[in-house]
Amino acid sequence: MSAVRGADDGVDAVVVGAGFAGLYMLYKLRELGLSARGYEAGSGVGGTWYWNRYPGARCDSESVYYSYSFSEELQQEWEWSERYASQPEILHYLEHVADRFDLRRDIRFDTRVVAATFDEGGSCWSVRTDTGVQVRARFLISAVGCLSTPNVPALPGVENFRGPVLHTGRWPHEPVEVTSCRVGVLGTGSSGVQSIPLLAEQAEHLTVFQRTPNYSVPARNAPSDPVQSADVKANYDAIRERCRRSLGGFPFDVDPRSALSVSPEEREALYRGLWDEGGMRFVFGGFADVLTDRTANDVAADFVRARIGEVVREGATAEVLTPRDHPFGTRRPALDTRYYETYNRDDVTLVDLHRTPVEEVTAGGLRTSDTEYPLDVLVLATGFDAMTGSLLAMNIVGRDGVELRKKWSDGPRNHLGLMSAGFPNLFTITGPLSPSVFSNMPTCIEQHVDWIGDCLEHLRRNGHDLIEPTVEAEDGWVEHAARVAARTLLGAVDSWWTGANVPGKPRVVYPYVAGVGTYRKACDAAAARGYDGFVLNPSAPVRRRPQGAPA
Ligand code: N01
Repeated sequence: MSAVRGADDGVDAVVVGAGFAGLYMLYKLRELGLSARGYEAGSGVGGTWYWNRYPGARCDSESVYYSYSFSEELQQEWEWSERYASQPEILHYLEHVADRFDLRRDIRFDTRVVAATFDEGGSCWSVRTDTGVQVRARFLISAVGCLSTPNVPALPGVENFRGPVLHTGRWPHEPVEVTSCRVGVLGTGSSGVQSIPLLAEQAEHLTVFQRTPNYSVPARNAPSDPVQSADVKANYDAIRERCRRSLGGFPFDVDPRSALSVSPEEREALYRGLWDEGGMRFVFGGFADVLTDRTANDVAADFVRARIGEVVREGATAEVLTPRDHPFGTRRPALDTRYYETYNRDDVTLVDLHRTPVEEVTAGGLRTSDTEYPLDVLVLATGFDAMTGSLLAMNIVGRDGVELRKKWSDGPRNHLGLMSAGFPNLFTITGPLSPSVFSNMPTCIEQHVDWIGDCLEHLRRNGHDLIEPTVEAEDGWVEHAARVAARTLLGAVDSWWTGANVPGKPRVVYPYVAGVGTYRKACDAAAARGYDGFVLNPSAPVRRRPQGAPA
């Protein structure tokens, strides 16, 4: 691999983002002896865990699994204080990783990549930042995260609101004092479900504006048990390996049976056990056909609905909170601590936006079709332009001046969720059509970084400068991912997984949903066959073969 020709300030690789993915990618590049520059829009490392500082922000994966495995010393020395780490603790962990491996010296903070253009003559990427820096790099590696561009709905009149309007994904760094405030929360996805119980405790009055009720499962958070932690550490190799081969990136899997093949008593007992364990064990540990068969799904959905009815004392409120319009698990279920219990408080009001939609934000509150609710603070827990928002915002232009945004105007097109034809040497860590958000993220991040690292090493060993998928391989992967998704109940449901939460966004199932283990096999097989589906050092642009032409 030769150095970038004619670069003023050239590096081998630019890595965009300094969260879980970016940090490990920088570590890997250094291990390979490649020069790298990281660009990060935030003032510090952490990515998601840097930005999402809202009350109650906490990981939905158990910390012992939601962590790096690449360093044995790191995983042995780090102690998590709770079953699910809070945002400050995960941020502290990532800061520790950055310091322990001396990664900050390669990162430029407060710097956003605003343009990246492939230079065919120089066979490299020309990357521009909002600080006016222009850098050339052989490889461009996106580690921008899947949930980093806030989705801010166009609420009529919001500019007239007298108090602060806070998006959960851009929460202020200084504490937000709400003790004598009337707080409104718009949105009941994971961010809403996590913040609502805490805001209810702090605020004078909390009004929750709910459009779609979500299924929420008790997290059952608790202080870490030192005996269990020691046991995990003693068995980390086997546990991590199980995560890598699993469906969801956790060391447990679905029950292989159909929910409909066992008696109602047995079904109830299985779900009761998983419910008591809490968290992702309920989400990923149920029957195999929960996401593929509506009747089987009803078993899980009815189980959760019954729990809501048991907790929420007021029947009408319980009914508004009960999801009936989508199957369980077809929108990302939330994990909670005393979420449904919060609605038993006298100082919490639930507004059903399906019945009474938002009409406008006023100077002093939010008006629905039947009432104006007085508010001092408005919290938008309205989610993200997921999976492609931050990637496309970089204005990436590949061969022949083709914009990635245009190429993907009907949905993402790539091979293995990793690379897109016409965009040589651009890698997308946890990009669309890879398992990413449909799994425990660090498991998939490490798999992608390792795959990219092996690929770069392969290029170097074999004297190649460029790699790019063939159009045929890409078409095959896009079709395959869609076929897998079509076997599930996911595609028919409006969610951020299907892009339905952002007006005008193409409607596809964005994550690859065949499972982490299956996906890993496909990536490994391509690499083992000499990067099957990719062209190394394409001397000319990789173009679509005319129909019927020989392969
Ligand atoms: O966002 P969401 P999120 N008027 O898109 C509502 C991850 N995460 O930030 O469904 C009224 O899920 C919208 O209503 P509807 C996790 O993967 C992880 O909560 O469109 N309401 C919905 O209720 C999660 O899934 C963790 O009808 C409007 C809500 O806003 C993902 O991030 C913690 C509206 C958005 O829910 C996103 O979760 C938090 C409008 N105009 C998040 N627009 C952890 O692991 C939107 N809504 C810790």
